[in-house]
Amino acid sequence: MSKIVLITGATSGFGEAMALNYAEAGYKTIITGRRKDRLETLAARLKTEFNTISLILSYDVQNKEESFQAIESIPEEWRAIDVLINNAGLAAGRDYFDEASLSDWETMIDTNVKGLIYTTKAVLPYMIARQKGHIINIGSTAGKEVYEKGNAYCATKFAVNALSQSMRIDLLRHKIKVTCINPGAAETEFSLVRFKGDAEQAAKVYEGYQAMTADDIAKIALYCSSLPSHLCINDLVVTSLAQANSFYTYKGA
Ligand code: NDP
Ligand code: 8X3
Repeated sequence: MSKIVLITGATSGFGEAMALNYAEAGYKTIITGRRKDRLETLAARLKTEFNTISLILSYDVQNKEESFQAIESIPEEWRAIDVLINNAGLAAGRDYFDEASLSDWETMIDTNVKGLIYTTKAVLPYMIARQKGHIINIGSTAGKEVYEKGNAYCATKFAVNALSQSMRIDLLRHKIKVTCINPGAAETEFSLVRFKGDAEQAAKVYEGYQAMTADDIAKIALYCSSLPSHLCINDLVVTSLAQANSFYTYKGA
């Protein structure tokens, strides 16, 4: 029987690449995000390229009611979720603490922290019933070291790290694995979203070195979920060869 993966934020970047990689590995995919048209295009692609079926759940992870309704609407035959990937997230703005927009901060907290909590709490009963499951949270190097103008984004990713540690402890008794993957810079729509559509500013983030790709992160997630049942990668930090951590990226002499 095919395994089932639920991926939040599958409309672009890491999430879309994860859907492609997990489908190729034979998983059935539950793909989520707000942009339903993109989910439909992705589902069609997964069917054509890998002959796998997908379930589309279009909802906003910031909305508590919507999140629970969406997860509770999952048909019986899709509820045996083997892997939940809490990937949906964003940075909004990159400004000094005193100048940054409170509404940007609220969006990041509501999406990256509260959104992750809602979806996890909604999915957990399905995993607990089976005493089995794997939760993969997408943190960041920004959740390991705080950088200038990173303020609230870094705080949300520190929270993802803390929640991952806490879930790992509290879910031990249900035999649920918890992995936190913390990537450095990877070229996706992330910077375009962060800089509110300013393509030039976004492109500068990846200039002068080879950043990671979404496919790199998807393959790492798939590897983490491919380990024998008695093994769990708890915490993983991954960067491109050019990047040491949040502060040091080598762009040539
Ligand atoms: P993208 O912008 O390419 O993808 C973000 C995804 O999150 C989209 O599918 C988007 O879907 C979804 N999303 C955002 N807000 C919501 C929401 N309110 N409700 C539902 N879905 C939402 O960025 P990445 O793929 O790069 O980012 C994925 C994760 O990886 C994020 O958590 C990010 O913080 C993290 N990360 C990214 C790094 C990078 O350098 N790219 C490095 C480290 C971590 P839609 O807009 O359709 O709702
Ligand atoms: C995204 C990586 O360096 O832009 O989490 O904060 S960074």
